[in-house]
Amino acid sequence: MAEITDITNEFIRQEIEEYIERPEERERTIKTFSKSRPEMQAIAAALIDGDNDTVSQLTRQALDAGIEALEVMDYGLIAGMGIVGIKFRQNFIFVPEVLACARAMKAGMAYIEPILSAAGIDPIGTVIMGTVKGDLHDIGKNLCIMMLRGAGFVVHDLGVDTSPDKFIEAVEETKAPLLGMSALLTTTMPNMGKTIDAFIDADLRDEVKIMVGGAPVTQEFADDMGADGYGKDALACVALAKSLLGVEVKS
Ligand code: B12
Repeated sequence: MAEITDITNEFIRQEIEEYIERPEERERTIKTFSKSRPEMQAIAAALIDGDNDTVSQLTRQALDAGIEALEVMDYGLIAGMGIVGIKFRQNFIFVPEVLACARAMKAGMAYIEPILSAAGIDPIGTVIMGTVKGDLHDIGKNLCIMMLRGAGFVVHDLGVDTSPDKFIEAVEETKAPLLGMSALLTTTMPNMGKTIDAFIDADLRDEVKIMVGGAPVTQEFADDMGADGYGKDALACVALAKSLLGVEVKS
């Protein structure tokens, strides 16, 4: 089992000691950071600190040094945001601090995006993506979009707080065969189901496959509301998009 002493970055060790109380979250966090490079830990630490200049600089340096964009995303940016999420939930930090961390995450993503989106392959399908009505969380959705574009999809991003009408309009306008919805709040998750119902009411449900995701969403919830698929992260989102559109998945 990984030990906290396996983590080289002192700031990360202190954050775990001080703020992560639940044993399973502690174990998971220690496991992630114990196998990550010092450069990734430094990015995560700067993100937790809400220091967007440092995140920006370290992300660029890591990519220049040849570290894979996916590694920087998973072990630097997303791993750091994991600790932020736990501190926020436990009321150790509040919205202004989380906003600073989100800004830092975006500063890093600005370097990752062109790499993940620049696969230069022929478009394999069009996808509409948006965060549902009432929900302003867009980091996860944006990561999915980056990965989808990197895999060759054309993505229309409807942004956040997207009403069922806006989703319907976009599908009608673009004739996209696939729609992805993101929700991060238990209070906004039902708006995914409402959007699906709106497609049924508009007689358009058969025209479009619908996939859903976001931290509180589960396969069971997706099945209950009649979605065609659920993905737990950005990689799963791409695999799901391919399978829903019948694109051959190369192993
Ligand atoms: C950053 C953040 C914010 C930022 C958002 C900034 C931004 N531009 O997105 C700000 C500060 C604005 C914010 C505000 C609020 N937040 Co907030 N926030 C978070 C936090 C810390 C991180 C979310 C995140 O970005 N995660 C990182 C990304 C990479 O993960 P992800 O979003 O899950 O996405 C991945 C997968 O889910 C999947 N995925 C996502 N979408 C899709 C879509 C498809 C189709 C597929 C296939 C996959 C997929 O792939 C992604 C990449 O791997 C979470 C904590 C958490 N643990 O989630 C709380 C959290 C979501 N927030 C929470 C709350 C309560 C709020 C507020 C209500 C706080 C307040 N009192 O005002 C407001 C609500 C504002 C609103 N109306 O939306 C709660 C929700 C609790 C609940 N049960 O509903 C959480 C869980 C924190 C907590 N208390 O534990 N928040």
